[in-house]
Amino acid sequence: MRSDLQAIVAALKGSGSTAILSHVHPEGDTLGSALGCHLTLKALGKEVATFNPDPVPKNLRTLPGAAEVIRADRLPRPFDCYLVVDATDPSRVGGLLSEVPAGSLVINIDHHISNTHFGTYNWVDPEAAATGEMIYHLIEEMGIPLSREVATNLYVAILTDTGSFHYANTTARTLRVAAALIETGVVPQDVATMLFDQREVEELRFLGTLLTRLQLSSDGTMAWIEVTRETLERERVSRDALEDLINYPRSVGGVEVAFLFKEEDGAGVRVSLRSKGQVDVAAVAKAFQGGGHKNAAGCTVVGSLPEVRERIFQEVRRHFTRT
Ligand SMILES: [Mn+2]
Repeated sequence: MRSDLQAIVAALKGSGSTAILSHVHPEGDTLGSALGCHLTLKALGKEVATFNPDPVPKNLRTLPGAAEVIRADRLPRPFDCYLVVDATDPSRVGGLLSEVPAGSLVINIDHHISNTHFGTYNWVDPEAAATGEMIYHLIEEMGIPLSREVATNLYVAILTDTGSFHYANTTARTLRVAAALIETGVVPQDVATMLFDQREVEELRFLGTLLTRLQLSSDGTMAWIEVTRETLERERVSRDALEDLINYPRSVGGVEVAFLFKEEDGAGVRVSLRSKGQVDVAAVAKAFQGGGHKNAAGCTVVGSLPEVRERIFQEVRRHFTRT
């Protein structure tokens, strides 16, 4: 693991041009990590371009460097090096890696335990709260001083993936990294305002409607919200509005596993899972070809919403009995 980190440092320093790839439906960790690397390589005088198949969410458009993220389904040309951040496998970056020439230098930096080690060099640390926490160590290893702009991106990455230092992945190391980032001039209040306090009233009213549909299992250990295609079409709210919806069922006292079921445009249902207790939701998601972390995971399952819900609950119950 350590030697891969050193090889990564050498590869990044030795490459003339680098393409940074972040995962579909980008959030704070993948974009913060990508932009932290982007600004660092740029400061070194390297040619660098950051890509994502989807648009940057509204609340992340003021991240330093965010305006430079290129939305693309395919890479426009070859690069010396491809740096993939926060992606468990190549499919997570859409088609961005699909036309990369065989034998290309691919660097894979991620903290998902389910990472498939698809790179030439792989640095996968499931103990890291966020990929952004790893990027902090990468930049340290490169011997480059952190600018406030880079630090802001990494702080956003960590704040996102720890649920504002809420989740079980928050460690002393995470907080030490956060403190070092703040020491460069990052203002926690400003970042929190940028990330969480820019909502539109319509979004919150819609949230109110959805919360009236929150359901609880008879034993009180599971809570969930279902969002149908019809609701999404009728309300015409952006995906951003649903981003932290799962935190509401998760926040119910006594609940150990929370779910968000969302009907997709195709035949599938997108399932997000959160665990507050011992249930390993990454293992549940994996049974449906999904992935994630022990406490936060997701998968897409083909079937009607009630069918999918029952299949997921059955799988979760197996994991309850094991713990
Ligand atoms: Mn992450």
